Amino acid sequence: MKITRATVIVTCPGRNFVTLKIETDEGVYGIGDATLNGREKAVVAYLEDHVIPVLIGRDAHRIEDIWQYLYKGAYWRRGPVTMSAIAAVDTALWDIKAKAAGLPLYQILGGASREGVLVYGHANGADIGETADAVGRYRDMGYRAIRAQSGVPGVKGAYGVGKGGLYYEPADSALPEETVWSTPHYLRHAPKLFERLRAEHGEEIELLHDVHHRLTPIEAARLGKDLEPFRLFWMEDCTPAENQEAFRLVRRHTTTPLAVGEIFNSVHDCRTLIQEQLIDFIRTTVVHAGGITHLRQIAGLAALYQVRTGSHGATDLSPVCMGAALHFDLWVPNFGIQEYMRHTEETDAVFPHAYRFENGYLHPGDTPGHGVDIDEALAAKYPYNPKQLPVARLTDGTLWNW
Ligand code: CS2
Ligand code: MG
Repeated sequence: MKITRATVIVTCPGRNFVTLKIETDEGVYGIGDATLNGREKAVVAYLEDHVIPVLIGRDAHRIEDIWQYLYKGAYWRRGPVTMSAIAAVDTALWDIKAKAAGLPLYQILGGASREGVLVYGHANGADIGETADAVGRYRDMGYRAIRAQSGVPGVKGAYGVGKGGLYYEPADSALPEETVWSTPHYLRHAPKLFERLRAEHGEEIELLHDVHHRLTPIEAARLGKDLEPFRLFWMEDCTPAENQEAFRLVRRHTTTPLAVGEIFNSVHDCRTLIQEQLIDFIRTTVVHAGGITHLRQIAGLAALYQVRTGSHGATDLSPVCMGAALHFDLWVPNFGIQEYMRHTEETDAVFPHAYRFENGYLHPGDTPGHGVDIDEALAAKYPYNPKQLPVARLTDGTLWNW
């Protein structure tokens, strides 16, 4: 089955998405997500100028060989732009292979290991009371696991607090918005949030929290300790992880489970974290970590050390990524949880999909392939709209980690 054509589709049904469509001489086509939030055009150029020309004429069934060709053949390895481009090709090829076999992708990967994929939703509010109410609304919708974030007194634009409604969208201005961060205020506030949530919502519901890289290792250790009584499912990105050894210090001090990896793009980014069992959940996902092919390698390493998966699933990961991730999640033996931030109706209309939510679980559906398509005519009605993620500064103006 020969690849005859590949095209990049950029659309903005409420937010920007980049999608790669690969067509074959047998009429079967596949699609893959290539969205890199705030840096979309870099991946578009990488695909159009450097990847598509070398794909034409190749056998679409040779997924591994094409992956190795794009990874080793570029000479310049790894990095979010390269790995997102490779991921888009890889996802589209797995879609094609499963469609050609007439099977849902999870069957090709090894079949279902569970009945459904446990997901967590995002509850947030301007203060603790609003967040507690939002957790209640998520429970009413059937969620069994909920991430909770709240505004912090004395902090302008704390991470994770939406500007209203169900959809939290951090990339919302053409030039980066400047937010202010205060660690002392946050460290006093966060334990109070979870104390209230446990008091109001009980022990059964799983609670998660994203620190979004704001703390130093010793501060992260302190927060982890302070949160222990409230039994979190995980504390995410408590400190930046380029220096994987930094997690040794956090780990020595707290039993709060740790999750890391949404910005990683290769197994090498998390090798120490996994092999030294410094984390409990690895959050790499299909689009930013080289597709199904590479994610499988990361999960395989993690399985040896009882580290479970907890893939990133914010709205900047398109329904195409979500669909592929859910097939992966249904199969992967060391599955933990899947993040699920709902897309808007406009986005769902552009990307018709087979996955469905029921009682706190998502199921990828049984449509052949990964079960997500793109309505190209509708996509064309939403032109690209440049948006970037915010930056954070300390109260004295020092640039910090957003
Ligand atoms: C986040 C994201 O979902 C998460 O855990 O950290 O909201 C993240 O900020 C965005 O995906 C950035 O593009
Ligand atoms: Mg996160």
